[in-house]
Amino acid sequence: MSPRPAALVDRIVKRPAELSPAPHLLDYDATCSAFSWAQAAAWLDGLPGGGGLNIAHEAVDRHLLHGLGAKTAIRWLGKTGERREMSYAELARATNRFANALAGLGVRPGERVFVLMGRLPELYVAVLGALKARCVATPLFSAFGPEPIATRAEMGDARVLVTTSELYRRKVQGLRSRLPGLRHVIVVGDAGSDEPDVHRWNSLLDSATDEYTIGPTGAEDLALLHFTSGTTGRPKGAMHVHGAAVAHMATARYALDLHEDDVFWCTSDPGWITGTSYGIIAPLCSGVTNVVVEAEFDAQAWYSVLEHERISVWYTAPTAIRMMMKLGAQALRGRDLSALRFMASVGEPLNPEGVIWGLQAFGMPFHDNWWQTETGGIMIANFLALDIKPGSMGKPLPGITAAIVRRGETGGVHVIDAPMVDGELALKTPWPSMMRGYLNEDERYRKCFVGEWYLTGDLARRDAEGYYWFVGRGDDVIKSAGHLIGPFEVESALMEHPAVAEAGVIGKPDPIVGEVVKAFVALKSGYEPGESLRRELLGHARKRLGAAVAPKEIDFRANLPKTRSGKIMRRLLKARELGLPEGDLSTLESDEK
Ligand code: 6R9
Repeated sequence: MSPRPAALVDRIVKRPAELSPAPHLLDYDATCSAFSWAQAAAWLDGLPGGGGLNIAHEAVDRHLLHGLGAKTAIRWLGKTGERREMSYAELARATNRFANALAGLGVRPGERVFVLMGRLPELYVAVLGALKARCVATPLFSAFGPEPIATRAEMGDARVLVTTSELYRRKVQGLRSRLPGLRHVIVVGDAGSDEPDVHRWNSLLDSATDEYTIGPTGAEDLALLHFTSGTTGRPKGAMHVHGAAVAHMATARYALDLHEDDVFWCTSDPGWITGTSYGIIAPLCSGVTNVVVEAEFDAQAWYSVLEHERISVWYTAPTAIRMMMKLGAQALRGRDLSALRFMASVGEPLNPEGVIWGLQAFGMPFHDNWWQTETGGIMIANFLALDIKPGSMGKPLPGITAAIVRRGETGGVHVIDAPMVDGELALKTPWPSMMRGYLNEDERYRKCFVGEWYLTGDLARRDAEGYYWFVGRGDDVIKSAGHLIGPFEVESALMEHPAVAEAGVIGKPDPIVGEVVKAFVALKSGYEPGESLRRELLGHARKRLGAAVAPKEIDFRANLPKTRSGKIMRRLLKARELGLPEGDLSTLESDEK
């Protein structure tokens, strides 16, 4: 890590009047009091002839009506140096073809279209085309192993899966018997399969016409299903509606300050909500040029993208920022980054050092912002024109009321007005991109709300000036390199191995990726702990779960600490791993010792 910046200041003072172009949000308080969601809805067009609100129309087709057809919508930079520019008009035609292809396959509105692939142009066409067809789109992370893919496709009743021929062979083909509802697979590349329901992307799109009229779409119609992890049980399928685009548009303006001439780059993958809300919907609804980089993180390659693509607004994440910090600001020497004017970060706590390092390395701070899969869009942000207190997530978006609350004994919540008191972060309902449910789990969904409040599950505090500070998560879910990982999903995969009797999984703090996944395992009798079994278990988990989810470390234990009801006490495993106080042990039934 580079030395701690000498000037770790309490506040970075902004001079909004000197900024060019003028920020969309110049005066925070005035904007908040004048704001209404109805007014923000007017930034979108709606379907022609009063046909409702469809995200794909707002993100693509409407720009043709405003003379932006020839403008580059997506600039794609491939892994091996290829480049592809797709104008808004080309994107409109390609998504029309895909929507027609779905209709040709008999896929109906409301049915679910899963997309499993790396950041290829086809991913963007498939998601937007599915939205035109009024299907529900679900992008899945391509680094998931077969198990997370099967769980999600099963839960979500995937009707269509769009993937690459390679991913199909490696991860999906063997799962087909678990997915009886999956009627069509569309593969990019050489199909390499003679199964009648496996279609080639190229032939399917070539034989579809490029004219399509989006059918009537209600703002409350389901558009996206995004899975997120909880502490227990299977992942949660957060459901979002077409009307969410109002929040994407509002946050694009206020939190990311997108102007039409911007060249925008969101580094997140659409398999995670940031890569969908801000890697597809928000930038395209704003009519900017959206840069998509297929390759994974590499500091020099990223600097080269910033310089050569003349990125003006950049949305990235703390893990990447910390990796760049490790290399030091000298790695940026000689780069012309004169186009860059705004940098934002999301997904995990951004250390004050990271914010300040932005100033040293790029001449501007990183602006941290906070939100969740469930909130659909940015809720709390450091705005371009507002002073930054490094380490703070910033202030609520205009239109959003946040509070710090405590859950009462009798089921209500009590709002804490005093500054700098820890409590649960809550948001006043509703807002346009708020999830409309967890798929098939009404009870789990209802538990997120008390009265008019949505309870986020995150612990935070607010200071006297209204800035919010992240304190920690209220549950056992792990955030590793910005990706939410459910301990239960990892434990279940480990338990499938014949040697494993019990498994408990925690997030172990890590200076770069935030947390690494660490598993504690108790073996069945007849198995001996040792290096070769450890390696075998790591390999097993990696094969089942994929590299993004699998544990990086495994420790053996004779027993795991459990509550009276038999639940493994992850909190205690974590406290012991970190040498922290063990806390309240009144529910502890059996212990590892
Ligand atoms: C957008 C996204 C949500 C959880 C959230 C919180 C953590 C997100 C953060 C942050 C500290 C920030 N989180 N942004 N923690 N500071 N600026 O990441 O959605 O994958 O659902 O994760 O991530 O714990 O509750 P998701």
